[in-house]
Amino acid sequence: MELTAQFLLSALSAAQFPAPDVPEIAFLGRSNVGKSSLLNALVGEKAAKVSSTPGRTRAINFFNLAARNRQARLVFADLPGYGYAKISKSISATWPAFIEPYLAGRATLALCICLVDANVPPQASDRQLLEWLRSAGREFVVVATKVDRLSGNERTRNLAALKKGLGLDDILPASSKTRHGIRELWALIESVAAANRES
Ligand SMILES: Nc1nc2c(ncn2[C@@H]2O[C@H](COP(=O)(O)OP(=O)(O)OP(=O)(O)O)[C@@H](O)[C@H]2O)c(=O)[nH]1
Ligand SMILES: [Mg+2]
Repeated sequence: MELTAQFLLSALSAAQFPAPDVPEIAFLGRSNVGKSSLLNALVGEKAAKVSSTPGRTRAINFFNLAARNRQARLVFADLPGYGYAKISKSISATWPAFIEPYLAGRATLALCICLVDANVPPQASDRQLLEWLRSAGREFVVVATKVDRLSGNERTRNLAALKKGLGLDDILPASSKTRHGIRELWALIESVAAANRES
């Protein structure tokens, strides 16, 4: 089905979150990892702002995904990047205070898409986020971004290092530039969303 994205709102506190009506997919990752670009690649248009300065996005930006003239079927949530200062007891000192409550309590949050850069070795901040999601019982998938910058051999080696370093069975290679992995990611999003609508 053809879904188009419409910017819904930008939230700087829990009071501003949209009503929890349809399954929601959150995009998480360190600043500059490519969250907004991936979201745009998924929806095939420039819905989310791609930053030239990392760490700019401080809000959660919500997007409605709907078939033409229909009600929203899905919501995408583009989260602020983390990892620009030393990690505190929370996931990151640089993350606004409302992010952890969002991840812990958002009733309609169906899937966290956690982005890591395929060109960068495993990072403590990413490991910490994944541990936090595991202990919170949140469903997540890890996507390795910007694989267009790697040769075949480098890609294989880096993906293996990321899986090992982050304790993953699976990692999905993707590129917003070449659209590698986009179809697979859509299939996953649709199946998770369908399962959440039934429950
Ligand atoms: N080569 C390549 N560059 C990419 C890809 N995805 C994103 N980029 C570039 O990486 C930079 C950051 O991209 P964004 O999508 O703004 O990253 P972000 O994670 O949303 O950043 P913040 O919102 O600041 O946390 C931009 O210069 C993008 O053009 C990709 O798949 N391949
Ligand atoms: Mg962004």
